[in-house]
Amino acid sequence: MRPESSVRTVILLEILLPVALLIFGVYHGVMQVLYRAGIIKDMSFLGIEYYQGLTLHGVINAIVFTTILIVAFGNIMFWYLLKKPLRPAVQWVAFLLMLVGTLMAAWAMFTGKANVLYTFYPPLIAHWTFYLGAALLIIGSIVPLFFDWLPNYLAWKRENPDKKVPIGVYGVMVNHIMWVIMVVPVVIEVLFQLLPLSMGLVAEINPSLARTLFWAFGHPVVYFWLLPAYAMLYQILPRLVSEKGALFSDGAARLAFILFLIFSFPVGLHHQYTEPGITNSYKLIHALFTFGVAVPSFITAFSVAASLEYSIKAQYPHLKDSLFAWWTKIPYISTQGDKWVVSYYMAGLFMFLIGGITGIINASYNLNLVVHNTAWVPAHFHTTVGGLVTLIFLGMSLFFLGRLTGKEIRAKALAALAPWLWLVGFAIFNIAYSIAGIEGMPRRTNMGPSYSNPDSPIFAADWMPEAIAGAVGGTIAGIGFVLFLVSFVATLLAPKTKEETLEFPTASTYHDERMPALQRLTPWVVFSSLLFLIAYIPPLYDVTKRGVFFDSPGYNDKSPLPITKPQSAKEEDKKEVSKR
Ligand code: HAS
Repeated sequence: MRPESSVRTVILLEILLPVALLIFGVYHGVMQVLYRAGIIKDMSFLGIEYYQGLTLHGVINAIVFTTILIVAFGNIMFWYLLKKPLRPAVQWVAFLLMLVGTLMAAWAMFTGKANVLYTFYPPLIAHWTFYLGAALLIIGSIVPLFFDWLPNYLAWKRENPDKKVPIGVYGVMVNHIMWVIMVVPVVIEVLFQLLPLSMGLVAEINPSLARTLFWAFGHPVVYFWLLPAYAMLYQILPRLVSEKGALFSDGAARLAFILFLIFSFPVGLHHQYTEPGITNSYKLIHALFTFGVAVPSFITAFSVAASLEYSIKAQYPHLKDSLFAWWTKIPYISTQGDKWVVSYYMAGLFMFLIGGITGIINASYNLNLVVHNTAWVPAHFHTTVGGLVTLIFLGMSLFFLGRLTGKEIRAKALAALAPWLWLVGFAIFNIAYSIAGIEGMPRRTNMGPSYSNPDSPIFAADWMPEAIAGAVGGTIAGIGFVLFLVSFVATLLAPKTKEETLEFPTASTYHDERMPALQRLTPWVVFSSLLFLIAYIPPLYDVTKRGVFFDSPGYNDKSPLPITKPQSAKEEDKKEVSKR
């Protein structure tokens, strides 16, 4: 089956653009570890200021790279699995909106007008083009859902009333519906708080309200990144590892997606445990739901392991009774056919085991007080979004680049090695930054001129071994990315050898449970939206009443220490003096 050429071009651009941007994203990641280890001791490097680079790193990697590729993978899943054409006009509109949005935000970031990091907490304020750019990126990414995927999904259901949509389509559909729900709070924050402040229409806004609205979006968004990776784990991986590859349980996979739909929303306050404006009871409720949202990942861990075991044993019957010997038959690193891409899945899964454990530690209310805002947190998310998600996205970008252009994958050995270097690099980074985090090393801090500088009065010699190990790990991961890039560019420039296609290996199903309750999405969408409202209305009310604070210590981006005392503290000091 051959995709329509205009649609093929859009999908190809949706792969090329984020991978090209990721070069800047990864570069600024490597700069981060160099600053933090004191190898760069300045406020800026090559004309890019520290927080400008950190903003580029976070926004490109976590927001732009993920969002555009999620649309590309969604298009591919819908096109190939439902065998229904996509509408070129819809696809072009979506892509152009995402492109214009990305360019606007990129202009603001590259010119230093948006050094606000990917969480854009006020009082940090960016040029209005940054917010509008982000909004256009989001709108563009939603267009295919309403005008292509949903109509095709409904048409397919009408034509196949007794069949279930393939698991890949089911996952993509649930994920994009979640996306539409989760962007509501951040759109409110941008439209009613940040844009008016940035344009000078209002003089002040409530920062606690802004942060609460941000995190109502900011945690669900991590599952928006994760679910496409899960959809590919279920739909594609088993067939990649074995000719007889099958998903162990279709019902368990669908249940996992529905549990994400329910539990992804009422959890955002676990990013705000330390904030004074919100009552503890709601923080506790969000903590409990956070343990709930780990359950579908546990289900996935068991489903994927069972699928791997079943698929390998189906191909090697002599291993049928083995407990662990079948592990040796997984093509962890292979250049045979499409098997090179298995490296990305397996390295990602191993990293996510650590990401999951550290996530549960983060969620644990009082343990969070030890790790919050420390180097522990970047250690956690470089094994989740920077681990499983990035690796599967990179692997599948290269995989589909070959398919879409009709070219053989070049430098396959480098492509297969790249994720393992990424894993080794981030294992070192993760161990170092986790230990440093427990010792109190802060995140989001230019340690180059301060804590990692022996000439500084606040030099922290105790953190240096971990900071240097972090730099070694980050650099190794960066080299892994370069290997991937060599293969990607060589493939792009290679001559065409076969017909362009969008076909990919799809796993059959071993246990195909019916589970009718999971076939209709509408009741689950309604239920999850209500739960979102119930979990958020009281805390939002709280922050409008109690979250307003009028004085905070002075802020200076040249030092990690507060430069002035808040007004209230100064008044306390005066009282002390007058008492004496
Ligand atoms: Fe997180 C902070 C809690 C998952 C991303 N997280 C972050 C931040 C990011 C992020 C970016 O509760 C920083 C935000 C910022 O800038 O401030 N996170 C969790 C929990 C989970 C979790 C409970 N996070 C993710 C995922 C992310 C992500 C997924 C991106 C994609 N996270 C937190 C908390 C914070 C936080 C607090 C705030 C910290 C603070 O104080 O600031 C869970 O969903 C994790 C569940 C995962 C599992 C693992 C399942 C394992 C699998 C692999 C199986 C392996 C196999 C291989 C099968 C239970 C699926 C077998 C091999 C064979 C050979 C057989």
